Amino acid sequence: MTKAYEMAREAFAAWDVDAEAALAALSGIAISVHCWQGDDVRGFERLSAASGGGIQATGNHPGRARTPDELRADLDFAFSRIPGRHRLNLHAFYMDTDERPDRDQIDYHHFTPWVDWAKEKGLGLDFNPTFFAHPKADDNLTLSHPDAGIRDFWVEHGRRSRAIAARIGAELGSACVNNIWVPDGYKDIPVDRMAARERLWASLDAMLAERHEASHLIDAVESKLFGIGVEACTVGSHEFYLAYATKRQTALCLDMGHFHPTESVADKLSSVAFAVQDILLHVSRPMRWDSDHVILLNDDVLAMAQELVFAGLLPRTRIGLDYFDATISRTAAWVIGVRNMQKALLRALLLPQARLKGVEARLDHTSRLLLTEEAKDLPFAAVWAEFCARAGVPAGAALIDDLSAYQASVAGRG
Ligand code: RNT
Ligand code: ZN
Repeated sequence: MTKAYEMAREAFAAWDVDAEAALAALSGIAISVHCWQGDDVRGFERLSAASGGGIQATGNHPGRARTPDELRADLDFAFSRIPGRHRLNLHAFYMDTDERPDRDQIDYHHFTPWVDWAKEKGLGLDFNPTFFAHPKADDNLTLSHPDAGIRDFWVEHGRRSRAIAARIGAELGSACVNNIWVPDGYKDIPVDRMAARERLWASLDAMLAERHEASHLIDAVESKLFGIGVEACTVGSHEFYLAYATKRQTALCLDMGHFHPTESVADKLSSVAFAVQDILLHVSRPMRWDSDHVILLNDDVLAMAQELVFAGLLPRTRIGLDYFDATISRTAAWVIGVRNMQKALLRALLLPQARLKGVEARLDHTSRLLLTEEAKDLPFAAVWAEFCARAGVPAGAALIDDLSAYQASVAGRG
């Protein structure tokens, strides 16, 4: 234990905050790390280079993972620089097989190398059906497509994804979240939104009809405001999925990039918590649009973490990250983003919650403002450094050489 941490512990104790308890709580929070940061959302099907569906990784930094083995090597490195035990969030088109099955033919055995690796490393796994980057998604319509044949194709993909996710959850002894995001929408103003939403609703029902063990699988649905190419209408809007998740009791996924830029996504947690049991977050940083920049330790992320802690929502929220930057080291992007999420959670856990709630309940808004502002000077950094030291991972300037050396080792990839 360093002198700095001992002093920090005392400083927090003077605010009636137990730093040891905060460290213990933080070590119990797994972050679901998105595999798609490692290869610019390309996947391993060799179908097409572009992701489609209105999502796009921009940049041409050397070192993109081109194979499952390279992606796992990069993840091994990233996880070794992130304190704690976490999860990997896998998309269906990251299958690891020579068989080249189409999306409606995927099966658990196409993913066993990932499961074996997760077991070996003590990681959890989450899953996503992939409704983009495929010829049958070229119209930006999948589960809501007017053609029943195309809808059936995607329903089958979704069903199989759920079965794979459930099997993964069973194998790893930890419920696997299967998150459904579809790009469906219209570039220009549609005249029959209702029909499109009826088709999406019915497809989701067909996809979700099969029952799986709740301890193996958590179904989630993710809304969006708009995407490139679907500016006028997204079929799976926030209201649509809030209604769907409420009625069918799936988890609701809130992506921080999927709302109007001035909306607070943190503010939504304590409202949707009344409608759904489980919440999934895609923590992201939209810059002017859903640009998926690497998350910072900024006000939005701090507010999100504080809401999770203060509203008591951590036990029923899965925290996933969703961003992709191809202009910087892809492994560094993971390390920076996950650590920022953890730092935000640690700060929230170190706040004098009882005292703050007490003054607010007494309508003492002056003290609330004073306390929140003075608390910003507390020595959070020393507690974070202690967390890293106990986990045996570097912190601060020591990270720079370390991350650069890894980037140099992968820069020669073609
Ligand atoms: C797209 C959604 C979705 C994807 C991933 C790859 O806008 O945010 O979550 O980013 O499924
Ligand atoms: Zn997302």
